[in-house]
Amino acid sequence: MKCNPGQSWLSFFLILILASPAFGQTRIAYGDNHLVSVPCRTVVSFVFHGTINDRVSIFFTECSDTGGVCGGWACFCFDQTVELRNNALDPSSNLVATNNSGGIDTNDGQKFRTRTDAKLPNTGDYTINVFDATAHGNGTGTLSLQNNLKPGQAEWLAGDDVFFDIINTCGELKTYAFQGSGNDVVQIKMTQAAQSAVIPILELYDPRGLAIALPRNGNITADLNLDGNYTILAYSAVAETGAFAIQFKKIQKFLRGDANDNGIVNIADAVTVLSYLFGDGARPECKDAYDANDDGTLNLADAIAILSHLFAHAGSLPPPFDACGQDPSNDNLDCQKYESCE
Ligand SMILES: [Ca+2]
Ligand SMILES: [Ca+2]
Ligand SMILES: [Ca+2]
Ligand SMILES: [Ca+2]
Repeated sequence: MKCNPGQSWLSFFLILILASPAFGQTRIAYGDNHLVSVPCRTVVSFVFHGTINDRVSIFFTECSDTGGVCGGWACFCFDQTVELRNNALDPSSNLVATNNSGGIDTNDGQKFRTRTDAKLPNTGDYTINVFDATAHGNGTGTLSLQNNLKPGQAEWLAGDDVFFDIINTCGELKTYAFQGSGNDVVQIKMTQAAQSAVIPILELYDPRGLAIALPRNGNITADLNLDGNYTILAYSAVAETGAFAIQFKKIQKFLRGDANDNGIVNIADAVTVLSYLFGDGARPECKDAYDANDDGTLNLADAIAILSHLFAHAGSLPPPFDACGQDPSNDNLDCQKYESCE
């Protein structure tokens, strides 16, 4: 829990003086989660190897606050601080980042999570220090390290995957990745399983390691702009554990009314719709393109909508019409395949 005794600078120097070397430095890697105990007036250190330009996210999720036992001060004041230091530089000038995204997810009033984000300035070893800034409290938490540019220990998702997973320990971060193209619209859903306490949160990073969706919940729909590998971080709001599912879906873009999938809307599309409805036309691979009036059903009115647009100056069809896009209105028609927008 965050508390503010107004003596953080004094405490900071106290910690530097009192830091115990007994805990040594644990070597970790991208994708690791470590449940750690942070005793009174002790700096717990981790070391990892990073590559220049890695986009690092370090989460520290509080799992227990033992209280103000260190200073005899009656408070719950495990005021967790995480520092990222560059081992290539002198300790006086090697601080890369510290708790720079603040405390988040304070939903139970006691526990919270900090995160520290950084783009690494060089290739080499880095140290992560975890300590209590007040020098009064102690507690436990999970340190999670990930590189959003090239994630470690990620599960790869493709197509219409549903992936079942478990957050086993408080604060555990799960990572997924997928290969995307600049034409894709992707939908990612993280849902709590029955009996599970997990409160889903997803994050999505593009092939440069930059965040493109941080919704603070388990739902992301993103229109991608780059080809390459994308990273998904999944976790629970604070300390909850349990099972969850990740659903991953690429949504096919299309043009409204272009039933024969040649990239333009003309009389041949009205013929295609009519032959599906009344003739022996093929089953539509992109029903949303056939649904020219976007009412969620395929019938004669769709052929009439195309003809009215072409010959009766009825104006544009509903979007996506001027450019490839996804269906903006939810319905039971899907679009499995539409080659003109790939
Ligand atoms: Ca067409
Ligand atoms: Ca329709
Ligand atoms: Ca629709
Ligand atoms: Ca649809």
